[in-house]
Amino acid sequence: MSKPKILVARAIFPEVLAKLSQHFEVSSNQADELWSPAQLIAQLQGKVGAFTTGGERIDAALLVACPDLKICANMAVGYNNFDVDAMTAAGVLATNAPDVLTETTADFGFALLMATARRMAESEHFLRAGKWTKWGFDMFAGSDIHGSTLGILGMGRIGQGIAKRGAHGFGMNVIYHNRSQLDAATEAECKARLVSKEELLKTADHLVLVLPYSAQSHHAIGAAELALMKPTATLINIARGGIVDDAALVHALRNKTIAAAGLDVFEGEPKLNPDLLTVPNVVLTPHIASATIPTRKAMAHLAADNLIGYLTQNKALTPLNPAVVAQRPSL
Ligand code: 8YV
Repeated sequence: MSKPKILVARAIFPEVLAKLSQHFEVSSNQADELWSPAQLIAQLQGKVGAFTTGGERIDAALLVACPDLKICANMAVGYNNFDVDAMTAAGVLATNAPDVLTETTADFGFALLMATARRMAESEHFLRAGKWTKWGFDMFAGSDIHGSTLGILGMGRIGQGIAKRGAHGFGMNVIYHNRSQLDAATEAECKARLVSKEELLKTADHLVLVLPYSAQSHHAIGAAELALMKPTATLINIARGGIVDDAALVHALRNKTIAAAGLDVFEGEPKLNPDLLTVPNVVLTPHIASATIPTRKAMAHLAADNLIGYLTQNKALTPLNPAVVAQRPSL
């Protein structure tokens, strides 16, 4: 019997391709070309599964054009590249890759916070440019992490990881704003207190964004929100581009409405607002918060296991629209 056909839409670890090949006839994009939506549709013809990495848009138009598709497995916890409602309507299972990246991503959020507050990138550029000729009493003076107030917008698993690092490691006073309040035990573990969004903006010394992107969170931080923040505050975005209005942020950084920002994600990435490159008080990284080899392997294996589980046994590990699994006739 011939194996079901799947597509791996970006380059991935050879060991993951080998694992998938035990179950499927695999077409893979090991050349790592960036496909247009039309090219993705062409590549998906006759494929029952797709291994996606967060950049491939799966929407109603694609689903109509790819009638054989049964599952798209994202190698990312975020899934704003999926129109989950359209996938459910088309009977296509959506899966993401939660949990395996939580601690690695929280580590990075904290690293970016520290680099930003203590002006590490700016001072390193100064040094590399040969400008360091003498010590100065206020040279690259930043803001303290320890004992300060850490604000977290979006208190899911990664937000909780950052809260724990801040509260237990650095004695920070942790406040958060979220759609729903955490249970008392989790709040106690994170030493975190729920506040309104306005209080969060006004009182945080460091504000970390860890909320999912959606139409509702688009530009959750714009000019009005930045104006509420302390002029000494730092803003960290490890969530998704589009949650921050990058043009408004450039303006706020130039005018010292806030002190500094650390960004791992950008509107329209991998392109970014060119003005960001001209602002000294921002630390910029290319969407690498989950980038350690063990974690990226764990994410890739989880996506692969979702494909294998669903297409061979009708079982998915981390379904986003489990109703699709229930409706599918058993194999
Ligand atoms: C991914 C991420 O590296 O998991 C997510 O949501 O943002 C990152 O960990 C990125 O989406 C590409 O897979």
